[in-house]
Amino acid sequence: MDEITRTILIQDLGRLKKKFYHPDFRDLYDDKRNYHHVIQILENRGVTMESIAELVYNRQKNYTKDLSMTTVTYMLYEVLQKREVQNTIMMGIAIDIATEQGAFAFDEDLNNQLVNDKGTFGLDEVLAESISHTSGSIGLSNAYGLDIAKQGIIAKLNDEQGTERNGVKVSNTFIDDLVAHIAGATMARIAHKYQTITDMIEDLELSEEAYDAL
Ligand SMILES: [Ca+2]
Repeated sequence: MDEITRTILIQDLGRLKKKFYHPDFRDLYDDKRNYHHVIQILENRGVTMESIAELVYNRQKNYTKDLSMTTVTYMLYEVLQKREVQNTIMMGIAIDIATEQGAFAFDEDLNNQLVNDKGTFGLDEVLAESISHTSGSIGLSNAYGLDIAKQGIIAKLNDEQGTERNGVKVSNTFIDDLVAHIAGATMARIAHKYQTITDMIEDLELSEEAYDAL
């Protein structure tokens, strides 16, 4: 590797590292209305950013050395920047709310599947898949791992299904899959970015001290 290429790669690595650990990630995207909107509608349904970050952290910490909740949260906010992710979240949550309001009662068979989150329905999973597709196939397998494990916020959403909240029967048919795929996509981004950094260090044959000094 010639000296100019090496210098450019070191600069890239420094930039990537600064972005990766930026402490004020929440302020970076203030002008993106949809981004704040989807965070709000998730929180209105009892899904906080912290609850998704915890889900990611608890699984990904086994694979990524020195993973912190800050890094996880930063990656989660990156996933939520994507327009197709935002649209999928809005659509899925709208169907859950419409189900609760009885909008599908005109079709008993369809309504029955929506109200009970029937495993054979499948469209909740298909819709949510478009979220993990934004992060490649690792995102997809992570999401299905989370869906099967049913831990943390996903377990809570499952337990709430069919219970009464403010006089209506809760429908979390779509949101449980949305959460699994948002978390899956976040895990994939962490895996990819850590790999990028590790690969660059290896390519440049940088020592750990040289990397820390960037
Ligand atoms: Ca579901």
